[in-house]
Amino acid sequence: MTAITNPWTTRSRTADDPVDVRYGPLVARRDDEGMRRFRRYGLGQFIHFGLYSIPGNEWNGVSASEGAAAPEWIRAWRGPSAPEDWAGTYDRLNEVFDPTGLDAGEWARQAKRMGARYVIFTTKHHDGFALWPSAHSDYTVAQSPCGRDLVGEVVDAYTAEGIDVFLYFSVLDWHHPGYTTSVPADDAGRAGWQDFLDYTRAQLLELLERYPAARGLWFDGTWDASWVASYEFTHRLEQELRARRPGLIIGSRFRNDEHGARHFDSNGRLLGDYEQGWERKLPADHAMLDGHDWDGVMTIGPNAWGYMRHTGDQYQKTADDLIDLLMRCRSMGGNLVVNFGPDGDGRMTPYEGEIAEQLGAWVAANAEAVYDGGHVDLDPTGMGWLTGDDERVFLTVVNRPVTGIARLRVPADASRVPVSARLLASGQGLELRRTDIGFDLDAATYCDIAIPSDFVSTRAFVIELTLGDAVDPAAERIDAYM
Ligand code: FHN
Repeated sequence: MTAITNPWTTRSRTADDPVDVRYGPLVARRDDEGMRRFRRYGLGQFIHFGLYSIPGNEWNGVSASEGAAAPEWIRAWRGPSAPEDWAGTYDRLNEVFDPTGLDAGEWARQAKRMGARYVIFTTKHHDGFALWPSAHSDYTVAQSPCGRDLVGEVVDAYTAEGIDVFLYFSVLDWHHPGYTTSVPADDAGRAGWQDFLDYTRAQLLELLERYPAARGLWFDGTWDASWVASYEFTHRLEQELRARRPGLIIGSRFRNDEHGARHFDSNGRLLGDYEQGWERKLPADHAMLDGHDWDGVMTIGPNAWGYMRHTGDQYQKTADDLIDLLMRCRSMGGNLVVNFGPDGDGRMTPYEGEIAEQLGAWVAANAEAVYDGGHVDLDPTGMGWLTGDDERVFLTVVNRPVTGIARLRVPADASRVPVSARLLASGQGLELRRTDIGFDLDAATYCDIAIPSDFVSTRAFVIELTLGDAVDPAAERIDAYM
């Protein structure tokens, strides 16, 4: 029996000795229009916005960084730095929640300029506060001075910009009295949990009913033993959600099998339409994905999804970091989703706003490499990331070689090889030649692209290689000149 474990996504499977699984996948790999769009999203935006955006990781000038996991977790602030009756204070933030600066149209236009093709918006985070006037809860925008349907505003504004919307929904709920982390052990606990399951189902159906334009549900907070033990319920509910909205996209974080295996069932089969475990981490290589669709969600700071008033000395990713991560994801066929945490008034922070513009300028100049290119079967290169299709290969150069030569290793038996090269952003042609570097018994040939010494780049740049039929390398070697 071979146990294969992926430490990133709790994936574990037994290859030779299948386990009996009744609550496994409900869908096989999809190739409908929705999933084809998903594969070409390239770049997404995550928005974490809610009551936690008001404190922004501090209260009365005291930082929660010593007592809470992340700004959006501030309700769980513990330890000596936590204010007295903090949870009670937090729970009443709905009484002052009124983000008058929130202009979903402005967010959507900024996301469009950034090049995002989908947005994931927090309809309800762990605190249980719903950003739509849910009929199934008394803890929503309707019970706040805001009174607006923020989910509806976001869905409409992003849809109008041609950006697909995925609704983030936390199952874990600190507000619902029936919620429990462990499996309920007595009748009262079981009745409360059943109430909670009914409420969860009702809210999800309500979201689908209210927002027909939403393309997917992005689940979170599904790790507690209580939810894991509710596999019959979640299996039924996934069927119901898919029946209500044909084409709906649901990632692998929603449910588990009867043995508690999450993301992948006990036989290693994906539990959803795409792999949804890549959070603040990325696959080591393309092979470990086994051909599954996936996205990677990423914070700009170290681990802050919600707004942080003071980021202090915490490293904030730069546009260069994000370009690197974006193309790394694309080289493995995935999407990068960059998180934004607007402030309590609903405004994007200046730093994140600037990042969006800088990233957007790069994406616009190199759009074909970002959106059109998927994984290509060439050796990875330390210079950067390879994307492409049958006709082209894009090399995103992050580490510019001091030799002035970008060298790619191409299998000697490849039928299609690079025949011309140019800088994607400007169209400037580049010299390309096949080079015999003299390695004995080498199963590869080498394709050298000259990067002009007077070409100045302050960011990563993309070399586009056009593929053509391979010709006899010996004949080509005679002509090689540079
Ligand atoms: O606990 C949350 C966290 O606050 C944030 O929402 C991220 C986003 O993917 N998800 C959870 C942790 O996995």
